[in-house]
Amino acid sequence: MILTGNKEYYKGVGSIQYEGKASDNPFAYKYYNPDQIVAGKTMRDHFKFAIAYWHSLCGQGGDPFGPGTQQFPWDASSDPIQRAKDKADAAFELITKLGFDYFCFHDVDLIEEAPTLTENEKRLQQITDYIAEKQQASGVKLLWGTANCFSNPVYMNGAATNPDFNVVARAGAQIKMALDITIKLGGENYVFWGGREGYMSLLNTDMSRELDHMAQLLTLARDYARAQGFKGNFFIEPKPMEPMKHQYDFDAATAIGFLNKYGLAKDFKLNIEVNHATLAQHTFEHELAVAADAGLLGSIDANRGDNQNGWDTDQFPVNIYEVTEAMLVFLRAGGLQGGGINFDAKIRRNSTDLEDIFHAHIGGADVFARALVAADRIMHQGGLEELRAARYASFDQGEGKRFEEGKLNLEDLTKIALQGSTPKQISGKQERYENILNQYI
Ligand code: XLS
Ligand code: NI
Ligand code: NI
Repeated sequence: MILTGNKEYYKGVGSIQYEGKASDNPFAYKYYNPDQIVAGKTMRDHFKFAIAYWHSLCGQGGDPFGPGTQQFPWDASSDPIQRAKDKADAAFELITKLGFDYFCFHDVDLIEEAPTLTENEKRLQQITDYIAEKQQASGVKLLWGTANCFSNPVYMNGAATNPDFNVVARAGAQIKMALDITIKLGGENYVFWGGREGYMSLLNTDMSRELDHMAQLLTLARDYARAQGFKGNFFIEPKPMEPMKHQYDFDAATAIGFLNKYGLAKDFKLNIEVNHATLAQHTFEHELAVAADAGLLGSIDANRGDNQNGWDTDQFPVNIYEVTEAMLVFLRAGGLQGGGINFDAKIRRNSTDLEDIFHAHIGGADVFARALVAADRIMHQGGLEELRAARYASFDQGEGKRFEEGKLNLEDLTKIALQGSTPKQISGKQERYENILNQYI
């Protein structure tokens, strides 16, 4: 069901339906068929697609070299409350026309931040009352909420890691309010992305103390939310840099080490973003695998970077090969723990038609759908799993098995090596694996 407000914003675009790959309709899904079962689950349930409020409803295309290029009709009113309501109308029209079930937000995306925290809390109450009604009417759910503790200049030296306790306290207040509204809107998860939690120079930074403070604030946030009855997951979203020179949640492995060190791994999982992975000199597939192997693959922020530069360009995903590799990890892990696929992506600065946001999401949903089907076939018909398992067959019985079980010591290994013959050369056969991927894509 399409949900519009008093005014329809995306005129001329109706409900986006699955029409199959033979369709030439630019406003139809070619691969994303929400009710199609793949690996025992509908596509809708595998993905839990979400729109990102900040990029799709707020970001107007500004960059360090020029202002925004997109004029949003929902930004017209001079009253901040009315503006926020109009934006919510547009958001729900977009979500329901796409046939998505979820959205994600930062507190400041929903409504412009007020000059004081007290005033801000009132504003958040008002707009979330309004959004709750729209959720009720449409069935649209909140995948996750978060606090933007990086845009406001007060956070220029960090939020939880700020050397000034007064700023840490302010961040705590903002996070509490963001938790309150996330819980109020039935949020299934809550995200921490530490954009300013890091440093520009180690000369003025006590890294160890800052990390302790970050863990302390996360602990307080967890304890508060649990006391309010929040049952969902907390997600850490790793990113190596930008805006800071170095960010403490550098990559999945770093974030996992941090969660383990501070005893947070039971409540926290990871939200893996494609372009953050590539910024950290990893592949998307690598970051997913690191999270999944630790049992901490929580959610995905879907987008892509650009091969010619290292920025966080946040483009919509289109790379079928990259997403198929990712879907292999996704299926092996049994999907995501509590999260979904949030399109944390933005259209280009010169994509200035209101309808362009539909093309972007249709393309993103289709590439995930196509990749999921391909990955499922690669695993079940392509023989990739068997080939991979066979590489490790020497650990399935005999001494190899005893090694895995921790039953051999270094002297035992030495004895086995001295008694046995020189190991045979065994090919890794990478090209054969690559061909299987290509065959099923
Ligand atoms: C920025 C992050 C941000 C988080 C939420 O690079 O991706 O958008 O997802 O704060
Ligand atoms: Ni990002
Ligand atoms: Ni993100």
